[in-house]
Amino acid sequence: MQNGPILAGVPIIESPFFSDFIASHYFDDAQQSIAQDLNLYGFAVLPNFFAQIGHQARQIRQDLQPLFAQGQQSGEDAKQGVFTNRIQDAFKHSQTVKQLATDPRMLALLSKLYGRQAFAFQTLNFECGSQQAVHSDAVHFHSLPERFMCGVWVALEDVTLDSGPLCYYPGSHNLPVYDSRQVGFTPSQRTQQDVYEPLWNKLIETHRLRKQVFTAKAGDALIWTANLLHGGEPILRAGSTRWSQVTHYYFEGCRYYTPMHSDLIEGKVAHRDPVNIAMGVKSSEVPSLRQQQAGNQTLRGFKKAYAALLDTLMPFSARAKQRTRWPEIPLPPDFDAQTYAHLNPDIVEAGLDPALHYCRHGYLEGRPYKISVPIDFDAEAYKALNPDVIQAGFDPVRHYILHGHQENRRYRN
Ligand SMILES: O=C(O)CCC(=O)C(=O)O
Repeated sequence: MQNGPILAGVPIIESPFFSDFIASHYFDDAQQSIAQDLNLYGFAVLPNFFAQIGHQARQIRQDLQPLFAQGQQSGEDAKQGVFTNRIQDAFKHSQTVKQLATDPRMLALLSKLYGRQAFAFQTLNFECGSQQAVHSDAVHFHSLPERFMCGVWVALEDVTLDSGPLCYYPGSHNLPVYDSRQVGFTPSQRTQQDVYEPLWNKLIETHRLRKQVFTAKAGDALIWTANLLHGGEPILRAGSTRWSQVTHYYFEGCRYYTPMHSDLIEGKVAHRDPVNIAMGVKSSEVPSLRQQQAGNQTLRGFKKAYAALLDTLMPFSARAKQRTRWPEIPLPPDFDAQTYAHLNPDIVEAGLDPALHYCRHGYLEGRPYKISVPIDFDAEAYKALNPDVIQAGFDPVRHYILHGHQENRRYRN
């Protein structure tokens, strides 16, 4: 007898039964559009989620500018001697970084979307574009059960195309999470992300994934799921800044590890004991977290924050409806999903909904959704010349558009 959810060990937004959550009104309106974006595309833009960012951004700059000036590294970057133009775990130096990372509305939203209590465990602050190679976070920090990890990117200032914006590949979250043995090497503590990069580039090419960039406005946030391929675009304007903060979140009741350094076949797991930034303790030291069994999908402990979210989401919900940088157009009356899918096979391969894709992205990318029949197309002649079409019950115009023109069928006498 089944008590509770059948797939409690899968994040709600990545569940094969996601549509049941929509149908049962598990999400309110604002959450639903975010949840659907995460489910379909692996990311969701939250315009102006941090409406008060001006003050926080000024404070973060003030707190971190001296560290950037010293080229100071911290966290794992420092341990590994990796030079990056970011400051890891700046929440230790800046109360405002910590505040942003542990925003109760964000924690409540993520908890709702994933079905487990979220906690922030790492921050990354950028002064300018990261120019990072495209990657999936799932090789760096992952969970068992898998995919209970996400990143939230927040613009601390307006971002332009030439200042090295964040980029990502919608739909790439649906790819499997490949482990190092599958990629063909034996992992060790020294393994770096570059061993996976040829695989990711080839997956992008093979699945014809299309890159998008995020020209955010200050206060915008973007959530990405554990396996979404993302990175930083080149900086095209020397000296441009791109102040931003990434917070990585885990969810309670999982085991946490670094796949890149783990060899699961040999039972070598590079365990992580992530710090719960809000509480300032490692997750193993939080009794309520230790007690939680993997698979427990009850959202204990976040009810208060969730109530706060509902209050504050009201204005956000209204804003979300009038997205500015990702406007959604109405479906054109002559849109035909089958033709669109036929002309844009990468959308089908990525498992995306053609109509939703066209209204949000396709029209911006200038993707075709219809093929016109030639001006001298003669439907009667087409039927007479191609009797199999009629026998199969096709409309002549539709058949010509979908198949006939590719098959070089005759359409006039
Ligand atoms: O902000 C960026 O340019 C990329 C950040 C990123 O890739 C990450 O934090 O994993």
